[in-house]
Amino acid sequence: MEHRKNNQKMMKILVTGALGQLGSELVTGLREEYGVDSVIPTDIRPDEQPNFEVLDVLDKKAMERLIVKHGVTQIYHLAAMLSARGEEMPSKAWRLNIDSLVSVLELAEKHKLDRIYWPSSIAVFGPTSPKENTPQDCIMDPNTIYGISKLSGERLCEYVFNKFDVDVRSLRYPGLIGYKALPGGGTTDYAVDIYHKAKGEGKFSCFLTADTYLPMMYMDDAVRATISLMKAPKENIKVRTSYNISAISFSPAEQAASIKKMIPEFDITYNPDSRQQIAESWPSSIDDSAARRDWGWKEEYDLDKMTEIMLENIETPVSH
Ligand code: AKB
Repeated sequence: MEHRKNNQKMMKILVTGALGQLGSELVTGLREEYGVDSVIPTDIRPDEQPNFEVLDVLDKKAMERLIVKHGVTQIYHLAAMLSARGEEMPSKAWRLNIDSLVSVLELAEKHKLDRIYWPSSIAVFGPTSPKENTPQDCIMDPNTIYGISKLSGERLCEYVFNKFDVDVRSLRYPGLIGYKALPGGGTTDYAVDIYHKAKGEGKFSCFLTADTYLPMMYMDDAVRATISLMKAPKENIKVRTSYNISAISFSPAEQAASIKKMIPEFDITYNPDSRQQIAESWPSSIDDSAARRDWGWKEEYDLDKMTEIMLENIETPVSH
């Protein structure tokens, strides 16, 4: 017990991509859980927050220097290029998503780090994967560079766990929705943008069709899921690629209907672009029974509850 207490005291968590949509909220969650001094947020852009370090995740030597400097015991490696932007620059997306993961895993082995967290995505599924209630294990044929990098990364994580006992854990996130930071470069970004436009302008032009169902999750659920997975005893983690995880699935039309309950005059139009094809290759709902069974996952937010929180907390742009 005393030993565990001491170990916990020494926990140092390095977070990459800490200024991103997920990173900024996960850093807050980790600080609440383990204390401000246990968390070392890093990003390629500078920031003023405590313990912050600038880090380009493609610079392995710089990453190693930070591990040594701070006595890092865990890494949450969030820096990545998402699906839509990845299609604009596939080589860069592959390098960023895969080379940085390889560095993190090699350094984890070399410095005997306790645990690594690495996010995967519903993008690992593809056009011939089952669409409804997509199982943990099934045909996976992603056709975006982002999805291909995430599927390869999953295999790599399982490999280093089996071969080198690197305790790396992962979740296949659906679209994540929160009001504190904007997403960037994803196919599910519309589901955040819609709230900002509803509140700011009362109307929204959606880049997906009205009936495109996608799995989504409110940010507080995503942060709680991530921290619970990382706190679970090692022997409970049976899936060493990445866990399916789900909360809510809805279409843009259903989300608009939920917004109209609070803003009756809200108006949505549909102008699908290239992201429609990406969305159509992904599941519309996810079977996450393995996560529920192995480490007790359960979501707390449904669509209407999320809509209320989003619309209450998004700040309307100041008019000039
Ligand atoms: C994206 O849309 O690319 C991401 C994801 C589902 O991984 N939000």
